[in-house]
Formats: sequence, structure tokens, C-alpha cells
Amino acid sequence: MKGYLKRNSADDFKRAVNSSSNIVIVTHTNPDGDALGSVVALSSYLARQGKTTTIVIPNPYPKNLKFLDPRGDVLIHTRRRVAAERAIKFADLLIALDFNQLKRIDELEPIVRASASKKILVDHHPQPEMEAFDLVISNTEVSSTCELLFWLIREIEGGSVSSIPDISAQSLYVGMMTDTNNFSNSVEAGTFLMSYELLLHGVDKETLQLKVFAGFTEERMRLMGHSLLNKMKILPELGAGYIVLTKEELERYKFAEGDTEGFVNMPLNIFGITISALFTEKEEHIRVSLRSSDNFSVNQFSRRYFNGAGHERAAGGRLFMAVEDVGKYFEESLRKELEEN
Ligand SMILES: [Mn+2]
Repeated sequence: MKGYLKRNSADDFKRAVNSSSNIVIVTHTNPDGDALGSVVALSSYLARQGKTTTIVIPNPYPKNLKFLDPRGDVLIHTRRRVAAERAIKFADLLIALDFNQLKRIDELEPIVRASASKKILVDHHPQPEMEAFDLVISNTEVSSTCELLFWLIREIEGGSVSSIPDISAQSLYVGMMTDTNNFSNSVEAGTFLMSYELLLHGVDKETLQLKVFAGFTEERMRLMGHSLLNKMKILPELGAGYIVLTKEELERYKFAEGDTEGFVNMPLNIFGITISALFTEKEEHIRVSLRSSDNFSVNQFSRRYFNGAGHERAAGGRLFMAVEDVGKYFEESLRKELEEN
């Protein structure tokens, strides 16, 4: 499946890895299954080749993904600042996975920028920050970074993943499974081929599915109920729906990182609703998630109004305003965006 990678990408990647001894692998803030899956998969794969690798992430991953990091090897910057920053400082190769702009790693951004190491990006978001990296392996026509990484590793391995470590195979599957919301969106033909080969490798898909999608707390289910019953606002004339969650509400339901994962997709289940948004109030900003199920570009919408970016049908962003004003701002921005397009 050479079409997934540009010519020489795999060779360039391999050469960079072979000439490095201290490899640091980073991913984006609020890591999801694809983010954590890809860094764990690559790290285990390179460790098998005898490389020293360290995973550094900006902030904690959701609890249901803990099984990908059973020994707690992943360095979380907000918890172990000194160790995380030292790892980056002494790296001779930095590999960034599952994000397109260095601003997506927040406080790690200046540290990564200042690092003299070689830098590689492997990602599936549009418009990668080319000038920040020595090598960019980017493709938006895949389900996930884990899928792109699968094609990369497979190419390096001469067309088969049969000998990659079990943990790499599992992690690649988890990333694909979470980014496609269990095969319901952004599934490409190659995604099935990848799944096929990983199942042949021995990946236990039922167990992984249970771990990822059935590991929630009671409070998280109650928060979901509250969001749907009391907070979801539907705008039939715009084909849109949105949910705004305040800090007080999140605290009431003992919010833990990852709990609102997937909430943004819920309005899209309503007939005629093709644009949806989820706003969650954080300490210093409002976190924005945007989705679309037709040709409306939430990537462009986020760039224009929500200080963010992403894919055409899934994007994120940030707002700096009072939480009470968010609904009105969203409705006005959407009206403008729809009129202009
Ligand atoms: Mn991803």
C-alpha cells in the first residue's frame, strides 16, 4: 500500500531513527486514543530495535487508556516537569505524532522549538506546520495517525507487520478504533486492511473494545444524561446542535479528563442536524469541539471564529469569554459562516 506514504518517507524516517540514540516521542494536549496509541505503538516498536525512547505528553491521558501505559512510563509534563523537559533537552531526535501545529502541545511548545534535535512529524491533520520539522509524513486520507503509522512501520518492515511487538499492534488498533469512533466515521478502505492485518497479528478486538468503550464511571454516564436532557440546544433552521458545560456542572459530575469524549457527536444523531459543537469551561478558557457530517468545514469555521483548527469534519479550538456568552457567540458565528459560504 505504497500510496499512503510519499516516496522515500519510510527510508528517510528509518535513516533518522538509525542515526539517533535518544529518541523522544511527543503528542498533543488532552491526548485521546489515537494520540496515546500512536506514541506507545512507536515507542515499543523502536525499543524492540534497541533504541532508547521516552514518551512525553503535555497533560494526563483519560483513565480508560491506562492499560496502554501499565507501568506509568509515559512522562506527563504537568506532573513531572523537570524529567519531561530534561528528556526533550537531551533528545537527538524528536518525533511528533497526531498533531499538526506545535501550539497543540501548549507549554511544551517553546521547549520543543528550542531543541536542536532533528524533528519528525507523523500526522493526519490538514495544514501541518512544515517549517517546524525536518521531515513531515502527513496524510489526511487515513482514519488516524495510528493508521498512517501502521503503513509506515509496515513499509519499513518490508510489507508485513507480523513481527512487530504485541503492544504496538494493540496500540495501533486502539488509536484507529477511537479516532473512527469504533468504525463509524473516517473509515477508509485501508482502515479495513489495517484491521485485518492487526487481527491476524493476534489483536483481541473485543477486549480492546471493552477496555476503551466500557470503562466509564457512573458520574460520566450521568453527565452525559444531563448534557442531553438539560443542555443540548438544537437549531433546526441551521441544521446545528450544541452543548455548553460549565465548570460547576463538570465538578458536580466529578469530571475526569476524557469524560466528555464523544459528547460532541451526539447532536449529529438527530435527523437534519449536520453541524454540532461542544463547549466545556476550563480554568482559563472555553474548550471547543466541532463536528460536521456533511461538507461544512469545521476546520475553516474553527480557524475563523474559535482560535483553532483540525480536520474538515472534526476540529477543536478555544474561546476566551464568559461561559454565559458562548451559546450566543456560536449561533451568531454559525449564521455568518453559513451566509458567506
Ligand atoms: Mn488522530
